[in-house]
Amino acid sequence: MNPTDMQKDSRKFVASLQTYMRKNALDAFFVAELPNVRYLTTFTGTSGYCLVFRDSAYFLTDFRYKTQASRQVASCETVVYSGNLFEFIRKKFFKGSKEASIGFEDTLTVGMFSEAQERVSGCKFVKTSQVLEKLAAVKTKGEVERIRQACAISSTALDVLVQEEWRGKTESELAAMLEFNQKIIGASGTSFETIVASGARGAMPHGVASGKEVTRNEFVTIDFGCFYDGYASDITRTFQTGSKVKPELTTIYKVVHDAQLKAIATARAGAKASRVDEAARDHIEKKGYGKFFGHGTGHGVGLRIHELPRVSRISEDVLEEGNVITIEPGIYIPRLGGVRIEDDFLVTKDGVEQLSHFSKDAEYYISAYGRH
Ligand SMILES: [Mn+2]
Repeated sequence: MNPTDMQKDSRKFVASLQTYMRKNALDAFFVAELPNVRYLTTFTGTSGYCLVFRDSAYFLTDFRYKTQASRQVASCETVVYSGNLFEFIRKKFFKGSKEASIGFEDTLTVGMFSEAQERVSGCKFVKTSQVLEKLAAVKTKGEVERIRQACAISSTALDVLVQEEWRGKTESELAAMLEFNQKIIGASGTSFETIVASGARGAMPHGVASGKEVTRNEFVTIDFGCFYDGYASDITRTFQTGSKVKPELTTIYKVVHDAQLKAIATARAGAKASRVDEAARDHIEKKGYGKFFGHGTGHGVGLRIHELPRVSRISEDVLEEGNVITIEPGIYIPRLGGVRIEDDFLVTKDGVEQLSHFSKDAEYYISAYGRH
C-alpha cells in the first residue's frame, strides 16, 4: 500500500519517540492514551496500544480491529492479542529478557499500572509526563491542513446558522443546528460539547447550551468546533440579537476584541506563551475588567481540543514554529453576561497565520436574530 501523508508522519513520530527513549535510557515505551496511539499509528479505533522499542514498534489490538489496523497502521507492526494484555506482552516481548526499563504515560490508569507491574514483573516501570504531547505540540504540514479544514467547516457551519431563523429557538436548538451543519459539511463530529450561552448565562465561560430561549437584545456566546480527519477546530463568537443591548456589553465587546488583537500581535515563534496571555490580560486590566477574565488566553489544538502549548499567565512554554494555538480572551460579568472571541492560529517564524475565519464585526451580528 502507498502510505498516506499521515502514515508517513506517524513513522516520523515513532522515530522521534525512539530518539527520546535513547536519550532517556528507556528500552521500551508503553502507550495507552488513545490520542497518543492515534498520533503514533493513525489508528482511529477505540482499542489499541503501542509498545515501542528502540529499534522496533508494535501496535497491539484485538481481533475486532484486525482489518482496520492492517489498512491504517504503517508505522508499527500490528499484533493481534487475546486474553490478558500484559500477560501477552510479557510472553511475547519480555520472556527471559534481562530487566528492561519501560516508560509509561502518567495518565495510565492505576488499574492498568498495577496490572502491568504484576504481570510484567522484573521490569522497571518509569513514569513519564507529556512526552508525546510535547512532540505533538509541533504540527506537520498535514496536521495543519486538517486543522485548517476543520476550521473552514466550523466557519461555514456558523455562517449557515447566522442565516437561519433564531427567533423562538432555545440555546440547545441553536447548538443542535450548528452541530448538524458541521456534520453535513464534512465534520466527523463535534470536538467538544457546544457552548451556547445567552443573556446572563453568557457570564458562565463554559455554559453549555440550555433550554433557555434566545431572545432579542442580548449577547449570545457560541463556542464550538469539530473534528476533521482526527483534528479539531475551536472557535468562539459572541453575537448580538438586536441593537438595544445594555451599553456595557458593547463596551466589553470592544475590550475583548482589542485584547485579542493585542495578543495576536505578540504571538510568534520564540515568544513566551505567557507574554501572549499578558498582552490580552494587560489590556483587559487597563480597561478595568481584569477580575472578570479568569481563564487563560489560549491553548494548543490538534488531535485533542486542549493540547500544548498552554497560553496562560503561568505557562513556561515558549512558542515554536508549527504550534497551533487558540487566542480567546473573554470578560464575564455576573448577572450581565459575557463576551469571548476565539480563533485558531498557526505559529510562524515572524507571527501567526490565522486558520479560522469569521467576521468579528459586532454590528454584523445584529442581523443574526429576527432578520425576517
Ligand atoms: Mn478554546
